[in-house]
Amino acid sequence: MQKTFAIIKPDAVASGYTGAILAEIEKAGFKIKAMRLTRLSKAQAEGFYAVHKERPFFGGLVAFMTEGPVVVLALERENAIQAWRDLMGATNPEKAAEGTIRKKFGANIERNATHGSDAPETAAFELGWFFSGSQLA
Ligand code: FUP
Repeated sequence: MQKTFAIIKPDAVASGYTGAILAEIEKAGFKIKAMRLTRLSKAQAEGFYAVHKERPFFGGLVAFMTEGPVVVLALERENAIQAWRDLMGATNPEKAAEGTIRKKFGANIERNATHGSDAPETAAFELGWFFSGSQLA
């Protein structure tokens, strides 16, 4: 069993897609270990995306991620990190495969509905950024 970290981003929450995305997550066999509706502060979003801080899209990404509430999730499944990335689809919804969450619910490369950790180290960092150890047990 493996854990991964997911976000239902402000665009998807504001559009009323939270329930549909959670249904896809459960249908795909993930167990929701922890979940919270929250609004990211600028500092939280900057810290979370620190790996991208030199990129030209960083300012826009932080502004977007703080514009409204998000749902943060700890998901558990066999091969969870790759399985959640497969279910989300490509970063750019225009390039995402049919049936994927970003294809169905994303608008463009920035407003792309969901986030998922890309490796075990980032999953550990991201889960720890939002949840305490006892919440993930
Ligand atoms: P992903 O792992 O699929 O979320 O994609 P990246 O780590 O490459 O990018 C993280 C986030 O930065 C994306 F979800 C959206 C944003 N982004 C942009 O806004 N513009 C870009 O050109 C690339 C990424």
